[in-house]
Amino acid sequence: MKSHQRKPEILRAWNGTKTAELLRSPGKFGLGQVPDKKTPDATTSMVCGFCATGCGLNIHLKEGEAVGLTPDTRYPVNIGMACPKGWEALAPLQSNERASQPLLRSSRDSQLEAVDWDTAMKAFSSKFKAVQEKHGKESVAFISTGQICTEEMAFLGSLSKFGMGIKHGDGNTRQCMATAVAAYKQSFGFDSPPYTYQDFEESDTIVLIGSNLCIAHPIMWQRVMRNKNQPKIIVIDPRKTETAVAATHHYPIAPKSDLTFFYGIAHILIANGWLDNDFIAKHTEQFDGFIEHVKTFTPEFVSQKSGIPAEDIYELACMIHEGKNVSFWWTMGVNQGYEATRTAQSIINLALMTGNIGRPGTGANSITGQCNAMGSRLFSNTTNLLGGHDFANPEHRAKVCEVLEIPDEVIPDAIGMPYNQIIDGIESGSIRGLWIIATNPVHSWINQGRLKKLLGQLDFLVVQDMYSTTETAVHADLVLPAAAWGEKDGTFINSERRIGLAKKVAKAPGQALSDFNIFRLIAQYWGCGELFKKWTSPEAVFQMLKMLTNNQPCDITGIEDYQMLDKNGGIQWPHPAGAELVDNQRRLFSDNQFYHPNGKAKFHYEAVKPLPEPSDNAFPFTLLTGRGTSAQWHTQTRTGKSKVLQALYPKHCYVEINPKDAHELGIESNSMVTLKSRRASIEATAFITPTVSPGQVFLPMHYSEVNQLIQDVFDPYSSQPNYKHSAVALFPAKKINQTVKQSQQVGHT
Ligand SMILES: Nc1nc2c(c(=O)[nH]1)N[C@H]1C(S)=C(S)[C@@H](COP(=O)(O)OP(=O)(O)OC[C@H]3O[C@@H](n4cnc5c(=O)[nH]c(N)nc54)[C@H](O)[C@@H]3O)O[C@H]1N2
Ligand SMILES: Nc1nc2c(c(=O)[nH]1)N[C@H]1C(S)=C(S)[C@@H](COP(=O)(O)OP(=O)(O)OC[C@H]3O[C@@H](n4cnc5c(=O)[nH]c(N)nc54)[C@H](O)[C@@H]3O)O[C@H]1N2
Ligand code: SF4
Ligand SMILES: [Mo]
Repeated sequence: MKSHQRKPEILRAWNGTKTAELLRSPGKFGLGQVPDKKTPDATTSMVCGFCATGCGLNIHLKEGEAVGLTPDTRYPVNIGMACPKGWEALAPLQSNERASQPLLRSSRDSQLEAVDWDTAMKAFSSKFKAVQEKHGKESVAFISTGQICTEEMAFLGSLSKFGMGIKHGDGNTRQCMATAVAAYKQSFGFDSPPYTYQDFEESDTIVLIGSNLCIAHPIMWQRVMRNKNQPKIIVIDPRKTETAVAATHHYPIAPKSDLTFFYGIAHILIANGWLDNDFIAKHTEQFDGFIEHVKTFTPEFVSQKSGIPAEDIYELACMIHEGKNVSFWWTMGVNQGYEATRTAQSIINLALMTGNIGRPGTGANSITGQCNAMGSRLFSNTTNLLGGHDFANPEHRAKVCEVLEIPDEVIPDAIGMPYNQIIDGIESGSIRGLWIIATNPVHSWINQGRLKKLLGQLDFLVVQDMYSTTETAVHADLVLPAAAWGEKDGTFINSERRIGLAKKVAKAPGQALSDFNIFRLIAQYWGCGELFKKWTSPEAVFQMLKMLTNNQPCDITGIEDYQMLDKNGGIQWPHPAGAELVDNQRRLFSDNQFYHPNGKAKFHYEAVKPLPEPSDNAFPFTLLTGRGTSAQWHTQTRTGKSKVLQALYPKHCYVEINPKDAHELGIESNSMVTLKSRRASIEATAFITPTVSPGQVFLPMHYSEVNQLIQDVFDPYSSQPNYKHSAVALFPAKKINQTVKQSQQVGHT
């Protein structure tokens, strides 16, 4: 059928149902360079450097260098499975686009030229210091990542804030996990995703909200497939995603109607007395206010707002009530919203009121994105003081000073500005120097056109990346060449709080250095090397970070060293000194004790707000964005380098359009269309498919033009961007070209 054009076979191969086949015979799909069994000199195991699932990979070595990899069959996370990115994890290292030398632009109009590290470091220090002298210390900021090792994040956060006088630094985790962090902190008293992956296997009712597990976390989906309870798998997503197709129930709610929808579910649970009253009374507070709050969210009202029939809403509430072990999982469909924190909490509230937390197969579970977003949340020194501490708390500052052996006055007593305010600061002139580490904002940040313009206003821009060709690196005044995953040692923390090891199994190209060693060099050239004399190696830093977690919810003082992590297949926090590693997994709150001083969890709720940019006559479509295929990673700097992965996804930007809309607009499959928002217009290939509802279109985030369209609106509590809702217009490309030409002609006459 023409109007129901299908994705190429190879693309569809990564939908949930075909995943198992692929895992059984990866060779058939050309994945991985499985080494000749006779040649490997040795094999070592380490965690994958793409997503937060944190799979274990066996790296096969010849003379100490990686020659191939296979998924680790003993690692408790993936038990012998990997997705295409994992199989191809070594490929991105071999590319002639790698940054192999520092590059410096001597003046605004000149080209980037290769220089040695001494010149690069002198430029870094002298330029940033000059900016600070002229405009104040706070005029230099950094933007970092969830994709370098924990020890490196801690080094960056400490070097910049304790050594260089930088106050404002934030991570790309702001684009991703900030909402979950804010929601957990307010509800539980600490940023604490409570689950272990075993919960996917033990639930009888799995509720996935704004989460396309089959594409974004395919190995977690495999854990769902191992569930022997014939679970109800419920997907709440405006699109009929690969995960929705594989689920038992799909609720295609109107985009961003989640908050209303979940208040509506709570209303039904309360009206029917389907509550765990004992749990609510003993372990929570503010429930009475919540009862009042959801009174007006009747099934009829909620149906009207969410587009889901009232009887289906009731059916979902029934399933939640009847399930013995109900688990709620959410990802970016929730976190990336203008009222995201309250939405995440409306999910947490459902788990609390039904007592679905702390037991196997339950939980209010935010799924993490990047390999070390969880490391960033605790140790990047951006939103918390190292180890989940509070910058404003003098006792916390004193503890950090003691462990790091640094003077008290170097620690700021307040957190810095979030990402969006740093960008606003460039516009207002308060931020004049910017250091970007392991993130590619010129592609990934919201309302991209504005950001591009603003970067040009900086006095000095440094980009530290493994490639010199990223959309962001080409704007830099100085590029610092970084070693990548596989070329350095350190730890990552995965979505279930498991600390795993990354290892050096390949040489970095040319003069590229690990981020860790770049930070060491900077400390020396900046003149604050003395403060960091204990920061000699990633493992030395791990030992200090470990001591910092003493008595924190994330206490890992029981982890002796890297070897212990290696031997045990990673270890989840908490693991305090003296604790035993029983079957090496644990979930939080099995004792019903939350992290607020009174040990109780809190119900949070608020009035629902109107859409910031509803569709209208001029922009009648709602634009959704997200992950396209399992073979594409974000801005594609890494996955775009693998020939095998390239074969698994469309090269050019495509837009998913419902057949009815395509028909009405005269758009044919595979033709070019123009998408226009209030900010920009872009072209994409039409992919006509009923997976999106009429009135909605979907663009995968992996194509650099996408974020030009999106309105820069943020959640007030988490400052996370509202990536998943903007109003756009859609035209067949020919038509708009004609219209433009006509209007130009009119203009000329
Ligand atoms: N292959 C691959 N895997 C990845 C990544 C990658 O780039 N490629 N990135 C990793 C990272 S960093 C992250 S954060 C995760 C993201 O993982 P996911 O969040 O699962 O991925 P997305 O596709 O961004 O968004 C999930 C779904 O949210 C839906 N959605 C949009 N608006 C709404 C809404 O208003 N309500 C609801 N309920 N749903 C909505 C979208 O239709 C989409 O299907 O993936 C990780 N895994
Ligand atoms: N429209 C839309 N936009 C989105 C999203 C969406 O759903 N929709 N999702 C958002 C989310 S959840 C995320 S997480 C962001 C991701 O956005 P980005 O962080 O910008 O995406 P990446 O492509 O992962 O960028 C990582 C960069 O680090 C470099 N790199 C990799 N490893 C290393 C290393 O070890 N050291 C150094 N120094 N550099 C390294 C890579 O080459 C790359 O340039 O995008 C966000 N943008
Ligand atoms: S699922 Fe994530 S961690 Fe596992 S192999 Fe794929 S990208 Fe790597
Ligand atoms: Mo993310």
